[in-house]
Amino acid sequence: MEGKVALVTGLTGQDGSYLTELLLSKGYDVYGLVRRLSSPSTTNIKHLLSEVNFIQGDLIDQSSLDNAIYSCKPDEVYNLAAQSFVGTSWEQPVLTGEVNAIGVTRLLEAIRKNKKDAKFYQASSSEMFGKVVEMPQTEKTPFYPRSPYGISKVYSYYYTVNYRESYDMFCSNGILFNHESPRRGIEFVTRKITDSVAKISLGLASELRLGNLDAKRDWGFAGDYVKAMWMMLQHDKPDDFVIATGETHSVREFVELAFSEVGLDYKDYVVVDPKFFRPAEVNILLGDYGKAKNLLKWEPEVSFKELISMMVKSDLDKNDVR
Ligand code: NAP
Ligand code: F7E
Repeated sequence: MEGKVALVTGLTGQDGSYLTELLLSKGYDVYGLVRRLSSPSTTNIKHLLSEVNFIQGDLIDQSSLDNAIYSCKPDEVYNLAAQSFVGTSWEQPVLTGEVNAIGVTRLLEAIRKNKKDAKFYQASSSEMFGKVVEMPQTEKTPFYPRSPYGISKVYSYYYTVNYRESYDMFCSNGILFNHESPRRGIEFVTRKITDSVAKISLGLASELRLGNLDAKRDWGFAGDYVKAMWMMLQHDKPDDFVIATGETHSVREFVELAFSEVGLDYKDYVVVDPKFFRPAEVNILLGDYGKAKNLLKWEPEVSFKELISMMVKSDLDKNDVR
């Protein structure tokens, strides 16, 4: 692996931080595209700051993407940057499209013009399946997105396929189902739950307000899923892969197990609040990762229960200021 150059967009996010750790451990020279913020968001990558080369840029700005590709001449580009919160995509549908959809076109154009042989990974999502038309979902399942976020990801999925077919570029889609970790953003349901469980257990909060407890997701561990991203770009040809655990659980099950980690009953603390229901819900997702298992030899390692336990423990540590 010595000497390879990778450009990671979305490096400050959950997946970006785990992927960067993986690439550094494999000897890559890692460049991170980061956007200018009034207060830099370095919580997830503070342990990596001295090991990464930062390039300022934004998926909304074509010139910064051209410059990023031209200046670091990457062997591999991992596009993880996105407006990634489904709920916000109804509040900011135009921004969501600009970043998640057109942003990918901009990045692909920057690669095509400046480093056409770079391998490209696109962070596609199980949200593309939305109102699912079959169970479980595979690479062949038709899409039926249910949010501006899901729609933006369908657009970028097909752009990635199209650059592969039009220009013979190495472009792969990872169709990743929900994956979580202690570094998950606080507004996503899993981290919202584990953070509240920790606060309630430490006497710092008294209730947890949630939306639809019956929604079901196929939840895995982000650390396992970034390995699949890397494996896709080491495969002998570009392709599209579902990455999932093959298990589905409801939000209610997640809540129940998280509270039981600290010996509490969720029914005493959880309040259902209509504010957190979505205009159109994705009721159930369940992925079949058989193709990744066969061709990439990838399999998830962390179980649902282990994931919850890991997140609750981490939030207990973060919230315990004694
Ligand atoms: P995340 O934690 O929300 O990270 C998103 C990253 O995108 C952050 O680094 C953010 O930077 C960056 N970003 C946002 N807007 C940008 C812009 N206009 N230009 C440049 N960078 C921008 O998301 P994640 O959970 O790691 O997910 C990574 C990718 O996988 C995303 O594309 C997401 O949509 C997709 N995905 C996630 C899951 C999942 O379950 N986690 C499943 C399927 C697909 P700041 O720090 O500056 O905000
Ligand atoms: O919601 C329900 C909510 O926001 C999961 C992103 O990484 O995965 C993620 O999208 C479920 C939904 O994730 C609350 O209605 C109930 O059914 O954690 P979430 P998501 O929408 O599945 C996909 C694969 C991505 O690609 C996305 O980038 O939980 N739910 N009560 C709630 N959700 C939230 N956020 N907050 C609640 O209070």
